[in-house]
Amino acid sequence: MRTQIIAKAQELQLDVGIVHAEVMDGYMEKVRERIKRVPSSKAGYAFIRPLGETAPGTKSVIVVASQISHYTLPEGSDTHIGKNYLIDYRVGESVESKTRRQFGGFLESLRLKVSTNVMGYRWAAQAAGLGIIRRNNFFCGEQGTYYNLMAWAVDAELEEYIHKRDIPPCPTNCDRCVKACPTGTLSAAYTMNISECVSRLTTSAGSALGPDDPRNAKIGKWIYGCDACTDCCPHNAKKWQGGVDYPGLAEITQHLEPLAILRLSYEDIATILMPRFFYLQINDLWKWKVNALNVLANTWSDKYADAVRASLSDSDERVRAKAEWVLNAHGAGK
Ligand code: B12
Ligand code: SF4
Ligand code: SF4
Repeated sequence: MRTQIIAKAQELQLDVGIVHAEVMDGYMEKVRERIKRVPSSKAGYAFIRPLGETAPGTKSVIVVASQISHYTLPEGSDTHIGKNYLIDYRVGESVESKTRRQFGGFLESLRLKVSTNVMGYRWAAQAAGLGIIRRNNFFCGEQGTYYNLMAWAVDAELEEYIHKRDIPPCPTNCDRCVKACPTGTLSAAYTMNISECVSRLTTSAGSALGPDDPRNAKIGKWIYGCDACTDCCPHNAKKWQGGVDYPGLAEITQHLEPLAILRLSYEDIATILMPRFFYLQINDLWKWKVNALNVLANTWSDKYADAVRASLSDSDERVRAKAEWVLNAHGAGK
């Protein structure tokens, strides 16, 4: 069965590894360690449960690392939107999205009990030797950290399939990622605070970056996600090749900058942005506008004033409050 699985992955050009389920005990140990080092992250990580609870009966974990850096990034958009969200294999019809679905279907066709309810992809990928985990917590393969990972838990005891990749470790004194983190979330190597991470703050449902939030300025240009601690990494230098168009991305590029987002109706946000950037669902679409207003505040130019004034009559009071704050902060009030 192991041979069949590896052959199928190779046929689909998936870089796959296999580890025993017990390997993921080490991951849970790291989660506990994180909570101990950053107690305020406890609630944020409450959803992470041991594999024995999320996928009972798991004997092996099959992990796939797919690079994303061969895709062309829409000009300017990756300073506002995280790259793993622009190139997201969980949605859409890219080659990788399709081959992963096919691979999952293939595993099920082997009459295995298959579950995608797996946490700790980075840990599994490192254990499978596909790369290493860097101090910024990112999995790093031969293409730097620009990877999207995926894992399947299966109930068959498979012999492990471990690679040996020659990935240089972090230089001894490097702390660029820690310094680059705008909110101080990555406070030290292998330590971060889930609830203060810009990625979480900009994409989590329900919460708002309200007018007086002290983090507003620190969030800088980010609207959805954050790549500051990974873009700065010397191991990523010149690793983004681009050149291949990502399906459906060019069509929405014009809507991915803050002024354009502000001008979209909620119906348009639901049709254009929500299917791809799915963390913000129908009741949270106002957050796109609050985040976009924040970026306009942080990069202010008088030419934004009319669009921001128009937001004073937005249907959502959180957007109206943020717009008022932006205008007052820049002396452009009514
Ligand atoms: C929850 C989650 C989040 C949360 C919390 C992030 C976090 N770091 O915990 C939030 C919403 C903030 C988030 C944000 C992002 N995420 Co996220 N996230 C996840 C998820 C679901 C679980 C992460 C997790 O296990 N957290 C628990 C903590 C303890 O793990 P950790 O921080 O990764 O730390 C690891 C290392 O530090 C290591 N470790 C600890 N000590 C030591 C010591 C040594 C010596 C070593 C070697 C290792 C080591 O062990 C930990 C466990 O693996 C995974 C998908 C999955 N199912 O695994 C994606 C995942 C980690 N996210 C991913 C991405 C891309 C992002 C963003 C870049 C998205 C964006 N552009 O905004 C940001 C980056 C944030 C960051 N700096 O990690 C990718 C990472 C790809 C990669 N190359 O690493 C993943 C794997 C999703 C995927 N499908 O590919 N994410
Ligand atoms: S993703 Fe951004 S906010 Fe989160 S740890 Fe990295 S640099 Fe800090
Ligand atoms: S910036 Fe430096 S310390 Fe941080 S992950 Fe990259 S090499 Fe490691």
